[in-house]
This record gives sequence, C-alpha cells and structure tokens, in this order.
Amino acid sequence: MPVRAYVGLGSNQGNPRLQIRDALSALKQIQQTELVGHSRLYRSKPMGLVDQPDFVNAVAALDTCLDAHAMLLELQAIELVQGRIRGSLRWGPRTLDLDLLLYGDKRIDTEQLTVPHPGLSQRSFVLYPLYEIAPGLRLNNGELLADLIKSHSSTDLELLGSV
Ligand code: ROI
Repeated sequence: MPVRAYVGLGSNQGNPRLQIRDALSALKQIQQTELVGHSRLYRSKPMGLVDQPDFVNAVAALDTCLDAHAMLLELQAIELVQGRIRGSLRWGPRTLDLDLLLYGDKRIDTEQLTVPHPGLSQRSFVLYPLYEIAPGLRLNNGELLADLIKSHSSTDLELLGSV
C-alpha cells in the first residue's frame, strides 16, 4: 500500500518560482510514486539569516511505495540537479530545498532523516501551504494541523498564486 508523504519546497535563488515549478515536474517522475497534489506558491520572509532574498515556498503531496530513506535520496537527487545556477559551469549556491515533512504517520529518527520534519510546527511557510492541501491533517502527536495553524500568524507570508 502506498504511503502519503508531504514534501516542502523552498527556493530563494535562480528564479525561485521556476525552481519550484521544475521541482514539481521532477517530483512527478519519481519511481513508484504519484504526485497527488500541491499547494499554491507563497512568498515568505527568510527564517534564519535575515539578510537574504525572500523565499518562494510550496508543499506537495505524494503517494509512494518507496520507503522514507529511498524517498529522501530521490529528493536529494532533484536538489542536486537543480541546486545550481543554470548556465553556470560551477556549482552555485543551493537554489532548491526539498524537505520530507511527513511520511504517513511514521516517526523516523536516523542520522540522515528526522520525520516529522523538526521545523514543521514552527514554520508558517510550511504550515499554511500544508493546510491548503490537507486541511484535516492530524500529526502523529495527535495535534490537528488546523489547531496548530491558529497560533501561527501569516503576516510574513504572501500568497503568490498558482504555480
Ligand atoms: N525561510 C523561508 N522563509 N523559507 C524557506 O524555505 C527557508 N529555508 C531555509 C531557511 C534558510 C532556514 N530559511 C527559510 O533553509
């Protein structure tokens, strides 16, 4: 039986909207996996280092027969392909982040992978797009996404529209 997984997409370099669009096309190509939905695009203020461009973020839903670590490898392969400035010979700064947010209701804690993603419940740029595509979602700690989102303002988020 396939598992429903959620992936967070983020980019702030090299035409971020295009990066996200290309990444969604790449997610469609993952073996034994179906892209079943994705949110619209959101512009978000950078978390962490403030002195960098705003991000474009989105969340995708995938039904997959891959295990979580195999899925992680697929996501890292897509990041590698897109993680450079197009046309430049040298590897540039990372232009795409793909985070495995949730993998069914599994809790995973290995050296490579922590699921649910540790930043999930603090990041409005993850919570809002996730809520858009999975409004009834309950996290594996029993918490409803709809309740979690109430305590997160969306003031640092701007809806950009469809992909
Ligand atoms: N900030 C925002 N707004 N969106 C991101 O995707 C994002 N990703 C990151 C850091 C640098 C933590 N900040 C971010 O990796």
